[in-house]
This record gives sequence, C-alpha cells and structure tokens, in this order.
Amino acid sequence: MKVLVLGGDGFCGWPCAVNLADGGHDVVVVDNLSRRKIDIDLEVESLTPISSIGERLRVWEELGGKPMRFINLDIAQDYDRLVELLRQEQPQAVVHFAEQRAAPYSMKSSVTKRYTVDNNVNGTHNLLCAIVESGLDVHIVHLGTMGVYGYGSHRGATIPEGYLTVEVPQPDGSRFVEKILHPSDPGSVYHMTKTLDQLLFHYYNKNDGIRITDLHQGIVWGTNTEQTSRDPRLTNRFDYDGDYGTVLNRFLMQAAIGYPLTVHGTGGQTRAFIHIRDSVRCVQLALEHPPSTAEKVKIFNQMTESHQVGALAEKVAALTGASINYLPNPRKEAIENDLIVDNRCFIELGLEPTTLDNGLMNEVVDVAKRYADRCNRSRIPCVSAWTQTQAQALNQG
Ligand code: NAD
Ligand code: USQ
Repeated sequence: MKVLVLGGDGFCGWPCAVNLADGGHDVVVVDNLSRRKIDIDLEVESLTPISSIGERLRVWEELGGKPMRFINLDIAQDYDRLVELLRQEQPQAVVHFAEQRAAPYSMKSSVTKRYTVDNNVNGTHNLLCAIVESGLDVHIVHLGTMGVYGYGSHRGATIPEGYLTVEVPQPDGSRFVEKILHPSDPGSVYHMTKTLDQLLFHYYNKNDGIRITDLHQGIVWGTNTEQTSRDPRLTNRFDYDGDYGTVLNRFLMQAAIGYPLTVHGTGGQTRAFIHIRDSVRCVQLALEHPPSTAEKVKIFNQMTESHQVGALAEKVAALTGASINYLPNPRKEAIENDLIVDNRCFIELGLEPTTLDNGLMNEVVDVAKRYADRCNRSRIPCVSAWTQTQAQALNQG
C-alpha cells in the first residue's frame, strides 16, 4: 500500500514509518521539521541523540530497509503543494501525526496557544479539503487523544470508543435513542484542537464520504521499537523537558539521573497509557482494517492500561529507589478522577498489550542512564502554568 506518513519525523511517526516500510508498504515521510525547530527555541534536545531525517533514511536503506522518501512540507501552510503531493503520489492511506502535541507548550503564551490552534486545526482541515479536491479515495488514520473525553468524573461509567448512546426525551414523553460523539471536555488548548479535529472529521465524512479512523491515543511511553533499535542512527527521540516530556518517561528518566520524581498535586490524576511498540502496531492494524465507503468515522481507544500518576511514581520508586516530590500543580485539572476505558476494538483485532509489568520500564531507565550526561536539569521543571492562579502557586512553591 502507498502510505503518506505526515509527521513521520516525530516521536510516534518515525517508528510508525519504519514499521510500515518493514511490512513492505511504500512509505513517503512528510514533515516540516517544526518539532526540531521548537527544541532549538526551547534550548533543549532529545535525551537520545537523534540523526537528521536525511541520515535516518540513508541508514535505513543501507541496512536493507525498503527505501522511503522525504518531503519537507508544512501541511498547515502549504495547501497547494499538499494537493499536488496527493495527486502525484496517489496514496491509498495517509497517517496524520503532524500536529503540535504538547499540552504545556500549548499553554505557555498567547503565541503558542495561537500557533497550536493555527497549526493543528488548519493542518487537519487542509488535509481533508485537499483529499476532496484531489478526487482520490484515501483512508485517513489520525492520531487523536484520550484527552478529548476529559478527565473529570465519569461517575464510574466506561468511556466508549468515540460514540455514546443517549436517550433524548420528546415533548410527548417518549424517548428516542441516538448514538452521538462523546461530549468533549478538553483540558488544554492542545487537547481542544483534537476535539475540533473530531468535528472536522464528522463533517467531511458526512458531506464527502471521506474514510477516516480516529485513534484516541493515551500517553505513549518507551522510546525504541524493534526497527529503530537496529542502528544507533535510527534511534527515536526521548523528550524529558517540562514542556514535551510526558509523565511516565519523565519519571523513568528522573529516576535514572537521581532527580526526585515530579508529581503534580496529590498525584490523584488517572491517565491512559500505551507503549510505543503497541502504538506502532495499532496504526498498522487500523490501516489493515479501513472503514468501508459510507461508514461513519471509526474511533478506537488506543490505550492498554490506566494508572494514577501518584501510583506510577510509587511504582517507579519501588523499581529504582527514587524519591518522590509532590509539587504545586501547574495545570488546571481535577485533583482526582476515575478512568475506565473500553479498548475492545484493538484487542479484537489481535493487539497483545505490552504493560508496565512486562519489564520494559527497566529498558527506559537504561536508555536514560546511557544518555544522562545529555540531560539539562534546568529544563526538567514544568513551568508552563495554565492560569495566573497556577502561576502564583508555582512561584510560591
Ligand atoms: P512529535 O511532536 O514528536 O511529532 C509530530 C511531528 O509532526 C513532528 O515531527 C513535527 O515536525 C511534525 N509537524 C507538526 N506540524 C506539522 C505541519 N504543520 N506540517 C508538517 N509536519 C508537522 O509528536 P508525537 O509524540 O509523535 O505525536 C504525534 C501525534 O500523536 C500527535 O498528533 C499527537 O497529538 C498524538 N499523540 C501523541 C501522544 C504522545 O504521548 N506522544 C499521545 C497521544 C496522541
Ligand atoms: N504530570 C505530573 N508530573 C510530570 C508531568 C505530568 O504529575 O512531571 C501529570 C500532569 O499534570 C497530568 C498527567 O501527568 O495530570 C499527564 O501529563 P502528560 O504530560 O504525561 O500528558 P498530557 O499533557 O495529557 O499529553 C500527552 C501527550 C499528548 C497526548 C496525551 C494523551 O503529550 O500529545 O494527547 O498525552 S492523554 O493524556 O490521554 O490525553
């Protein structure tokens, strides 16, 4: 299958691209390298040294991997080239990772809020519009987030895969039953862009019959996959800083360098998790099981387990002997929440979940220890505050 991987130079996109090439697919990596530029702006680097995209592709080919091409293109700004690319390549599928994905970065300033909305909403809309203009039948597999459902109390209810069955009361007292998109409750400007993506998908699917799979992914942990481990020059990125580092990888790297684990608030927040190897496998499964023509947007919950942040810190501390630091929370989020998630779609397609208990936490600690001298400790604290109230608490803390 010919597949365009938009955002194929990123943390989830790169391992996905090499996995698809390894499976014999014809892969074109499309990326504007904005993530690498943001690292320069933030004066921080991936903990793991990462090669340029040109070097990554050269090494992949040298090692016998199926060649992939790279197109440097901003999907949010360069609409005409995007249409042209679709016409030239005629892909059967597009995997869409190309968004600004960090919640703290999106909340840093009015500049980063506006950039996140412009980049993410425009990029997704341009892709949909370009597919309609090209006249091609292309399956979009989009990386969305579990965060669209919100992290308030779900009162013990299981979060369904995208759609909620509701009963609507009628004036005559009767009720009709309907399946609606699960109500959105974003917790950051970044998460809000993903809820807007959902509406764009709903509309273009209804109006133009675009076939779409939206993957509501949890927090990805781990760093390498079988393919990116084949050579150091294929190594995946490892974000640890206060803006882009995500909680479990941060805890594991903090433990590796002897930095107290940074739990926000009481640690009662519950979140969904998935290992990078399972993330890559899920995208492959989604591509292999596209929706049919006229089928509404397919939504999968791409997660394998849920954990409370405080319990995760305790687990990492028990494994490594690290100490835990309970810090003022820079985010405006519920102190505690429940999270029970239906993830049957991927399990039924054959996903065998990699869990925290599979021993892979040690692998991440080992990677972090190997590159500990590359860590800039001053970039570890999360300093992006959601509101003035949170900023004041951070300053006093
Ligand atoms: P990332 O920042 O590492 O990768 C995104 C890639 O997209 C980068 O290489 C960036 O340069 C590129 N990009 C951004 N805007 C672009 C544009 N306008 N045109 C072309 N390329 C552009 O992020 P990631 O962790 O790989 O996340 C990929 C996707 O998965 C995101 O949409 C994110 O919301 C989603 N996701 C990530 C996680 C996670 O824990 N990392 C969890 C759930 C969902
Ligand atoms: N947290 C800590 N300590 C830290 C970092 C985070 O306690 O050092 C807490 C946060 O306050 C939050 C939780 O851990 O309650 C998760 O934070 P995170 O940064 O790991 O994850 P999040 O901001 O939600 O974003 C990440 C990805 C995003 C993806 C999302 C999936 O960056 O792209 O969409 O995970 S989900 O969380 O399921 O919405």
